Amino acid sequence: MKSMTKSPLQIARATYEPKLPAALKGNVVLKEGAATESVADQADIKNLFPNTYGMPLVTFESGQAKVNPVVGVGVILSGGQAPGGHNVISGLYDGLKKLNPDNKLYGFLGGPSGLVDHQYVELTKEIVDEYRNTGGFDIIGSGRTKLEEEWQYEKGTEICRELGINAIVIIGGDDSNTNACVLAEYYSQKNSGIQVIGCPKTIDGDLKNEMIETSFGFDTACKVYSELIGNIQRDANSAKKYWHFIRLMGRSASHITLECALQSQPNICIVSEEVEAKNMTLNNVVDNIVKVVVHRAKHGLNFGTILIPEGLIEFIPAMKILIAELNDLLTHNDDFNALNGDEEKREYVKGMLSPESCEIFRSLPKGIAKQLTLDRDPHGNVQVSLIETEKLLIEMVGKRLAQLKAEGKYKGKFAAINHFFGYEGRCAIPSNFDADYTYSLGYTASVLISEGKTGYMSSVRNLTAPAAEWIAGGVPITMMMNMEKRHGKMKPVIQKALVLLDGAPFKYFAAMRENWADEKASYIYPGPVQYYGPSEVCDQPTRTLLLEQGK
Ligand code: FBP
Repeated sequence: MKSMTKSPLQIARATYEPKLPAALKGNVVLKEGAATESVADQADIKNLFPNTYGMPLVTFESGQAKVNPVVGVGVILSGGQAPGGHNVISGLYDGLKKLNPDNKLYGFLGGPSGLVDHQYVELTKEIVDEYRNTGGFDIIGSGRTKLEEEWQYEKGTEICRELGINAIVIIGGDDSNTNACVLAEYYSQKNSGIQVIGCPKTIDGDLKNEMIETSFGFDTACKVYSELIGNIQRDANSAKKYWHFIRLMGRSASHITLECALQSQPNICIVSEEVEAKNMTLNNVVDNIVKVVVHRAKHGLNFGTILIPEGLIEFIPAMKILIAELNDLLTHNDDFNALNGDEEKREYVKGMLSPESCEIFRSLPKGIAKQLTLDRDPHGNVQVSLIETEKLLIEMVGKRLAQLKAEGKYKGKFAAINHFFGYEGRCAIPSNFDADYTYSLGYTASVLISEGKTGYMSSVRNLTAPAAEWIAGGVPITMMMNMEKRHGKMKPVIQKALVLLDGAPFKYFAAMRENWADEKASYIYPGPVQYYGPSEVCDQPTRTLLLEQGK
């Protein structure tokens, strides 16, 4: 047998032609809409972004051909991987070449630091073709460096001048697009002639609003996790011996967990936003799980599935206060960093916390307490992907069940297995939805550049309709901003979109969850992402998007 360098699916996907909105297929004309305001803190945001605040929404429609001057563009992949990043780049490349075949596209390597350190590659047809419709960010790599200092912006100007770059496209989540917005304002203020355009990326699904219906990557990642959850449920239903505690990525919001629940119908799904709204403690969360375990055990069912959002710990009100105190305490704290050994660090932290937070810190298993004090990411966030909440819950549920057994109130058997799904889905081959959506976002970015826009995020809407009917355009990034505390200081940042408890996806879940929890259950086994076949099998958007749009 001949040795293989690519799978048959990889070879087939290389020739897939992503669908574009009809308006982008020919020549394009820009339509300006209403002026915009930031979602909150208008006076502060206007003050901080005098050059890019209040710009109008824009959409693209079919128009007359025109002559487009040659431009150079630099692209940056920022933050965590999300399926479809390579197609944003191929859409951007194709759009630029269509506008003017002499246009050039450069990729900055390893995330925003590539711009500052002048690490780049020119993206040629050969390179771009190699990565079309593939998962991953390996075409140029990614990183989480925060662009916030003037010297970094100036290093950016230097390399843009050297390479003849007129525009930078930043493909990232809320933090990275906050970077994009700050950079756009700086370059406008300096009249440097460098435009900055953002693209909404994150599997977490929390970069969305009226104009950005979803971030790319959410669709594919949730489909991959849902397949795995479905497979586990079929195993649980066959072996009938384990409770599976499954933690799912999503640093803050519970969109991924909720979407996976809608796709697979587990026995229990925790939604962090509900835990916070109901002011629940960790013990309340545990009691809710125990209730279902005991109920199913009464019917002889000592197995089941529980979905846990990665961000849960930060949404338990008392834990949130503890984490906020730790963030303030540990940011740039040389005394803490100089300490050797876990015990010394633990004692130091205990001595500095408020009495209430200290009490909670002490009550946590040592391993979890330590995880809360580990390094923050460059944006000041606790790295929740390192906190093993699923193991904490297994331990606490196990203890509670043992007590109930001793009291004669529980006669079942409790054996649990923990899982964490995150990296399994972040670089999957993009679903048709993500392949088409990302290509359209990249293509739209090229048109925003040719129209001279800066401080805009590429926007493609009407996503539950066929791709031909999608609406392409741009949204001023300042429109999405508000003021939040980061590293102990108030900063302008893009507001995260959390799960809305009065939104259609959560309401549907809340209406169904009792049926999913009881002895009858109703697991769904979604199966793997399909790239070819009937449209209802391979082109469906997420359940979240369908419910949000009343479909
Ligand atoms: P982005 O918001 O940058 O897209 O990253 C999302 C995410 O995948 C989270 O779900 C997760 O908590 C985090 O990245 C993990 O970070 P890392 O990539 O550093 O492991």
